[in-house]
Amino acid sequence: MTKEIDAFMKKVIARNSGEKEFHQAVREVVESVTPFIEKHPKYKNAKILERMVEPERVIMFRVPWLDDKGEIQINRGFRIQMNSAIGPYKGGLRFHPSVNLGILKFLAFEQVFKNSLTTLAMGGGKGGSDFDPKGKSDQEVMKFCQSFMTELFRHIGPDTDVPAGDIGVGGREIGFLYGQYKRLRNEFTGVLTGKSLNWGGSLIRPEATGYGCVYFVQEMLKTRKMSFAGKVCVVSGSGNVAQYTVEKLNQLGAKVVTLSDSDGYIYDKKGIDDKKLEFVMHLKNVKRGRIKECADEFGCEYVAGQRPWKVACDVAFPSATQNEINEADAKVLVKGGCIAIGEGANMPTTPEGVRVFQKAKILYAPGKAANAGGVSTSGLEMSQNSMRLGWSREEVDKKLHGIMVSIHENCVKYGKEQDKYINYVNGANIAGFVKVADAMLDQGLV
Ligand code: NDP
Ligand code: 2IT
Repeated sequence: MTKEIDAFMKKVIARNSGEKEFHQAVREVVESVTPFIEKHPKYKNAKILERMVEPERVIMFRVPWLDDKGEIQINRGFRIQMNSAIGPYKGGLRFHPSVNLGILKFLAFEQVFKNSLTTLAMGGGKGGSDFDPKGKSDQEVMKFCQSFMTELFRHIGPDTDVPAGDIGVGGREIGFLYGQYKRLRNEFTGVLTGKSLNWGGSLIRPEATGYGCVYFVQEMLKTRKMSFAGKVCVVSGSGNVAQYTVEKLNQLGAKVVTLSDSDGYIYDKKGIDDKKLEFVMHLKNVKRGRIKECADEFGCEYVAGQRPWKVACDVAFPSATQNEINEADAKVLVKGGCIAIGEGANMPTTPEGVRVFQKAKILYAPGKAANAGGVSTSGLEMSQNSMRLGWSREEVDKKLHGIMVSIHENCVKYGKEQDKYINYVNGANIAGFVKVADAMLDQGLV
């Protein structure tokens, strides 16, 4: 099988040169599904995988805007419309200086499989810009968002492509983007998700990725007759996903001892309880400050320039960014007694790190399964918008929980190995692949 995989990857690398994160995301899927495709020649003959690695459409555009000093700034905007076989393109927007075509293609590619797993009708897409919201005034962020949407609006719509948030894009940005879309189209529609409650948003959408990730790990723990009660958890990041991961873990009786940002991490032995979490939320979402400030407030340790993986834990939740756990980090985590990993972030573990986890036979949930609760609840927001109705908090949370349980079941179905070890990577990739592949077969040469 290695020969087929290498030959496939050689072509992907040649056609998409320099896009290393995209190569990484594709290789992982190709390694999982190639043995499956060999057993099911209908997919092979129709060249489904070859088609899936080619985006349906890539849009790149100039985003000019005026900063507070009156100086002209130019950023680059993107939208990758990867696959619409099972529904309109759906996926977040990332605003971060590191954003480039390869990173967004990896995210859009993973989104296709993730969205397929959710059981809802959503294709895959991703977009964003190399704009850095850090240190910008609200007015500058608004001007940037308005300029970004002035091009993007012609490519999206509630039945075409529905963007949402990701790194650097939260409630504030979605509001500015939505306002500009509405002015340009003169339409009040569900074209974005992650909207505020009083103009079309869904309850639980802010919480969904973190909550969903914890629900998924809860299912994994159940397979070994364990629960979260008393478990020590390490969380990276301190943004949307990290915050609600902590909230749910606290509700379930776990103890979270770390949070981080791109400057370093805090280690609080006593645990980041709800009161401390409230401080973190205000610091990050309103003051837009640095995690270091928590150290003084909580009287805990702060470690500059490092990630939290050296802290011994039962469960780790990487919830910041891609490739934040390498092989050495993975070894340290396993040695420290870690029994489960729930990836809140997208592709936070390098392929070498994943091999360490799987070799140690610990419970390892890849992002495309574990963090699918965010986009699932976006799907629920779209349903509510179409019906012009809003569900209660309990209703949405129940649906989210049900979706995470069903994603877990699907991973078990396709990922259980001969020795009963559940390979959640294979499970998620194959289960995600089948639904999209069958839809593509049904729809002819698309
Ligand atoms: P936020 O912007 O709210 O928070 C991002 C957090 O990660 C911040 O603490 C940020 O620190 C840190 N971070 C970002 N980039 C880096 C980096 N290069 N190195 C170290 N730390 C970094 O984003 P989200 O919480 O929404 O997203 C976090 C992850 O979860 C991403 O991988 C995203 O793709 C994924 N995800 C998000 C979903 C959602 O619904 N929001 C859904 C599914 C997955 P700093 O402030 O210093 O930049
Ligand atoms: O990576 C992701 O799944 C997201 N950033 C959420 C996408 C969405 O459309 O809610």
